[in-house]
Amino acid sequence: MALLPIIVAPDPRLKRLSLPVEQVDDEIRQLMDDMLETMYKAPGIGLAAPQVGVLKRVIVVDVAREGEDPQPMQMANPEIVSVSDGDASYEEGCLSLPEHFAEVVRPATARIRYIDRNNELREIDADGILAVCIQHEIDHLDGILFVDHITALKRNMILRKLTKLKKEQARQASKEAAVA
Ligand code: GNR
Ligand code: NI
Repeated sequence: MALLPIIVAPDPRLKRLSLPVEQVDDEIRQLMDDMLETMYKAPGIGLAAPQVGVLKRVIVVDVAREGEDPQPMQMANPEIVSVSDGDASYEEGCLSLPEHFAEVVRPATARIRYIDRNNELREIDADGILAVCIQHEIDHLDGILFVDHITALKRNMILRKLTKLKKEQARQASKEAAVA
């Protein structure tokens, strides 16, 4: 098991299209396990491989609440088979957009097809926070962040703040390097 560094926006690797997995083998299972460990540590309720720099269609999710038994899910090549007519709005966050939140509207329920860690094809019906999270993670595999679903004004405000934060961190890091 290993903790993987999470990429923070703006970063070109978060905008790329991830490639399908041919089959879930030991290497993909290792990636899935490392991603779950990284997600729990963050902590987060989902994580997509491109967020840790791997451009493969792999996501992990656990929407169990504190005190509930964990419900880890590991999916390769997740796809939306169908969605409900009704939409729902949820205040989303993202480990790649730390400390920023915005209401995002998506289909309220979705049928999801994916390959599990035993390389078996599965389908589930997701609603509530699970539907939100899986759609958010599949977006990552297509280079889409939740800020791409909100107004340009709000999106640019968040991205500008993150750019500024990165510049400050780079300045701080070079200052510390000069002292060492
Ligand atoms: O931890 C996360 N919380 C969250 C809250 C509302 C909607 C989506 C999410 S996913 C996010 C983790 C993450 O960035 N996954 O890509
Ligand atoms: Ni995210």
